[in-house]
Amino acid sequence: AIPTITTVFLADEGKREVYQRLCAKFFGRDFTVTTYVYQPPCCGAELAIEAWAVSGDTVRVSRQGPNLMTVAYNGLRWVYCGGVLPTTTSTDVYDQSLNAFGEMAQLLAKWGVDFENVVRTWLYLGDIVGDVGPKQRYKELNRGRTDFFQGIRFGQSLLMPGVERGAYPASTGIGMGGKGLAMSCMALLTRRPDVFLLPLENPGQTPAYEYGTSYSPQSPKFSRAMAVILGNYFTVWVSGTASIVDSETRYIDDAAKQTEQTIDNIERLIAEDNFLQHGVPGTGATLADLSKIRVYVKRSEDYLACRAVCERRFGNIPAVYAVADVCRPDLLVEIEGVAFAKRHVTS
Ligand code: 3EB
Repeated sequence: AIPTITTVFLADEGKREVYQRLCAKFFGRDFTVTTYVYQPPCCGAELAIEAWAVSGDTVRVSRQGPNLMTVAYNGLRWVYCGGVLPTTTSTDVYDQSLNAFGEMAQLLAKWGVDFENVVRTWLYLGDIVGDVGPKQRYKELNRGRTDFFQGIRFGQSLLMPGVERGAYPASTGIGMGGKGLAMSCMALLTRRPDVFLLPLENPGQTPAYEYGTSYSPQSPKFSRAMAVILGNYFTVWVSGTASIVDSETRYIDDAAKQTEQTIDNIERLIAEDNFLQHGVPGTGATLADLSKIRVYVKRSEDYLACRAVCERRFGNIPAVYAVADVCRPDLLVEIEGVAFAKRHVTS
């Protein structure tokens, strides 16, 4: 298998260079696109590595510099852009956010990829719940994203016919140590006629892009999940998901119950019933179809309780547990993942 993408979760931001050298040595000259995130692994380790790899005779992997990587097979081209930091000297989160999105767009554009092809984003913000009122850092991130996304028509020709609103990428918005901002994203290009994008919302949750202004004056522009229908198969990028019903946090101060609610939300989001409600029959995933997850835990003392629930519900799938602030002060857990499954109708 060829290693492609790594995300390194670090307990100590000061040691980034040390791990950078270690990773370069381990992965060799075909070094993966790496995003360093300052989120201590829950188990107490100095670092955790989430590593993706791909194999297959027809797969072509190419790397275009330290931040961009392309994986092509079966008429699909996945383009991953990672470890992107703002280049502006401004410490303003709005400026940094616009700038980092712009950096990703420029990197993609250099290789002929338009930002409208992005299906998944990851946004890591230091001190995400810091500051108060309309200038809260997460709200400023949302303002930057809203302005940057203005006029971008996500999905374009790949969108499932009938999708009319909110074709935003799936996303994770999460805290990390320090005061910085880091981003990554995944785009998909194909001319295959049997490939469609289906942005999914959760019937039990208000779409994030329709949250009331009390949460953020400019709403978070992301979809709960982005499904990619690939002929008789499909993959679902599940956004960071939390214990939110409608638009309210459920189970304040109870990490185990928040974890259950979060997993209930994911289960319902990817279920066949929900695909059907979105107009696509014969397509649905279960928790067992998730091939890897990340569990962000706000308070390290909740780790074991949270992990027990995850292991009972997800079974033994690859998982990274890291300590990170979730964007609302009362949210204790956020979980993201990616599922892959076979459809049971042919169309
Ligand atoms: C929520 O449901 C929880 O701002 O991109 C989850 C996933 C959350 C992504 C984002 C925020 C984001 O609102 C927070």
